[in-house]
Amino acid sequence: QEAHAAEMERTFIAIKPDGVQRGLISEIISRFEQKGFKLVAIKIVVPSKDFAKKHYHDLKERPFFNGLCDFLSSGPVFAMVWEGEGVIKYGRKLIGATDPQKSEPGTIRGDLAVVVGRNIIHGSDGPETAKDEIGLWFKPEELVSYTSNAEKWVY
Ligand code: RTP
Repeated sequence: QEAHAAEMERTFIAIKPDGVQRGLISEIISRFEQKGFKLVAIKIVVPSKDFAKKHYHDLKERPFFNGLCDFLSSGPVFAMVWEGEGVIKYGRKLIGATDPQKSEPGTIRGDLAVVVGRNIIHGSDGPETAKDEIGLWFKPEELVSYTSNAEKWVY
C-alpha cells in the first residue's frame, strides 16, 4: 500500500532472437505479469552488432563474446522494462540459471530452453546494470509511469 511508482525498482528484460522466433513472447510476459510485476516499456528491435557489444560489454573478454553478439543481433529482440518490489532479483529467479540444463523446472529457462547459447532471455543482474541497460535500450520518455489496477491488491 505504501508502494509508489516513483520509488519502485525497475529491471531490463529482453527476449533474445531465439525466444522471439519460437513464439515465446506472450508466455514470458505472462509469467512476469502474473507474478504482479508491472510492464512499463516495450520495444521490438533488431540490434546492430555494435549495440549488442555495448549491451554485453562486461563479457568482452569471454571466448563466446563474439558469437553471443552475433546471435543477439541476428534477429528481433523483444526488450522490456518491468517494475515492482524486488523485481531485479526476483526477475532473475523467474528466468532461472544461465545454463538451462541447470535451471530449475518452473523457471523460464528450465521450462523452455535446453542449451546455454539459446537460453531465450536476458535479465539485468543488479541495480547498476539494470540502470545502465534500461538507459541503453530506452529513452526516458519511453518509460511509462502509471498506477495499474492490480497493484493496490498486489501491495
Ligand atoms: P543474461 O546476461 O543473458 O541474462 O545471462 P546471464 O547473466 O545468466 O549469463 P552471463 O554470464 O551474463 O552470460 C550472458 C549470456 O552469454 C551466453 N553464454 N554463452 N559458454 C557459453 O557458450 C556461454 N556462456 C554464457 C548466454 O546466452 C548467457 O545468457
